[in-house]
Amino acid sequence: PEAIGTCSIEVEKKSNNMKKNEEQSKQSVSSVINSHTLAFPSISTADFQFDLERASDIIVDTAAEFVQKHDNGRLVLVDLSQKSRILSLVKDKASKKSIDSSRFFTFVGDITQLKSKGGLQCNVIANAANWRLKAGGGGVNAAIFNAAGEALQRATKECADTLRPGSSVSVPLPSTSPLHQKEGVTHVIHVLGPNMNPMRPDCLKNDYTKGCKILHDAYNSLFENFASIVQ
Ligand code: AR6
Repeated sequence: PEAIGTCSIEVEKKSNNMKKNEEQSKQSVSSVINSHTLAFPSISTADFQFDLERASDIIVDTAAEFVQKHDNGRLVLVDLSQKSRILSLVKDKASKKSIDSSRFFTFVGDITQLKSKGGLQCNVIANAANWRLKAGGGGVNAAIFNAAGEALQRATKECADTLRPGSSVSVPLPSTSPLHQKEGVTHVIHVLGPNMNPMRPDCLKNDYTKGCKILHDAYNSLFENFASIVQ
């Protein structure tokens, strides 16, 4: 386990739905206080154009392994819309595999406002980053860097300059960051997934043999970095 305050890098290796969210978060507040929770977006499936069926299999498999291997820590897959296809695919597949739903579940909300808007306290959040670990761009990367302010950019630079596809870096978020103060986020784990978008660097040109391996490595690296924060 890494000491808290240091970076750790793992390389290569509102409707019915709102109601459900509310129930889930009430349950989480009452029964699992102080439990470490990782909120993560679906890596590579929007701007990086990775296939959703394959991605959902990989998310469910790697989350199941995490739950089996580690006694502590909850994993929450987050997306913005209740119509999110990746959320429904993952929900269905996770329930078919009978994964403990108190350890792994899905949640609709903005990953930068989970506590304030959704009532779900997550001390760790993951970012679908770019290889330069640069703020901006679009998607969840822009949202997280915007919400966390300059403190995250500085802290990230202290940990790593770049990221390889399939790897992640865990960055302690300074208490000066608004995301730390408002949402209780103490760590951001940047993850670089495989890219299938020809307009972005390192496009895999539809090679899903490589792509699936890289996405698998990316989630394993993310969950192991989370596990080292939990312990
Ligand atoms: N809260 C929760 N989920 C979100 C949020 C949010 N605020 N914003 C987006 N999502 P993407 P990628 C979901 O495109 O495919 C960036 O520009 C979104 O619906 O952010 O890995 C980086 O700089 C989707 O399910 O990540 C990279 O260059 C998921 O987050 C590139 O995009 C991931 O979508 C990475 O592309």
